[in-house]
Amino acid sequence: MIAVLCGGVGAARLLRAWREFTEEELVAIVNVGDDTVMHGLTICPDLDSITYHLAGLHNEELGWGLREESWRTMERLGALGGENWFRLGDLDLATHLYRTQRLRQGDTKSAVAADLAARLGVTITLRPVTDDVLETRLDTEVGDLSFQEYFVRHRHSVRVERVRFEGAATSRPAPGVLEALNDARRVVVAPSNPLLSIDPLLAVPGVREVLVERGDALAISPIIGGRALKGPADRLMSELGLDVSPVGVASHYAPWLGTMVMDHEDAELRPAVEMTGCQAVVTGTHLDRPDEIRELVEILG
Ligand code: FO1
Repeated sequence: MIAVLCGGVGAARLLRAWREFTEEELVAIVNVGDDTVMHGLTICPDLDSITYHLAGLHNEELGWGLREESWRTMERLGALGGENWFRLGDLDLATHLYRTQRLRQGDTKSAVAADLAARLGVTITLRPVTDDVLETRLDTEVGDLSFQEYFVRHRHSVRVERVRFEGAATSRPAPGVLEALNDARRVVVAPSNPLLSIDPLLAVPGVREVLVERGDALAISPIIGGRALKGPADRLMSELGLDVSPVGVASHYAPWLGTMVMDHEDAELRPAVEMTGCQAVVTGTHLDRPDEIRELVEILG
């Protein structure tokens, strides 16, 4: 079994490609720091992005949500003067209604995520890192923001001074999370945002400890040629004093990282990456290029 620490889209692309090349059990341990409550509905963007991707239902243009989406409910909400900056598509709403109702009945996020995945034919095990409340919040130049206020409302364009994971210290890993990390033949860190997607996973007591003890986790750099594959990782790393390169990612992960997988474009940084204390492997890491995915999956396997 292979355990994969996951954010949203980058992880989803990796898992989807991987599924095509292996029958081995894959367990995705997914960030919940982006989760939010809107209009009384519990939204889990990373879990849903991965589920939709693996089910082949994702919206490629938007990078989130469902394909063939419509927005009539949000238009109507806007016409009523309601809050609609965080857009919930007509089809996507069904997921949030389903989840919210189940949570109200006393079910856990884990149980709901597993049932949604099964219902959509997903064959990878998806586990939220915790069933407890863990909320990513950012101290920014415009004040304290929730993750979605930062990401969507301010289009991740305000300066960030600090990232916090509220509730993390008292959260418990969801059932099966530590077991998967302990028992996995390999632990892989998806090319997700280190500060916003992977750090919240590590903030759940027990997760970092297992990784430190193993010392063999393999991470794929989300930074290629000084730029993030997607989203604000590059800008945020620079604002928070990290080198915007696989070296910065490796030094951030240094206490527990075994191997950093980095792109050909950054090949000359290999010695600097190894100076942080891990091994480095140079290969193609563009997840939208089938030949590169094949090679990457072989390395991961
Ligand atoms: N991203 C946006 O840029 N704008 C939105 O209005 C928006 C709504 C939304 C609704 C449900 C959902 O699951 C995700 C949604 N996202 C939206 C994406 C989300 O903010 C980000 O993809 C992640 O949280 C970052 O990984």
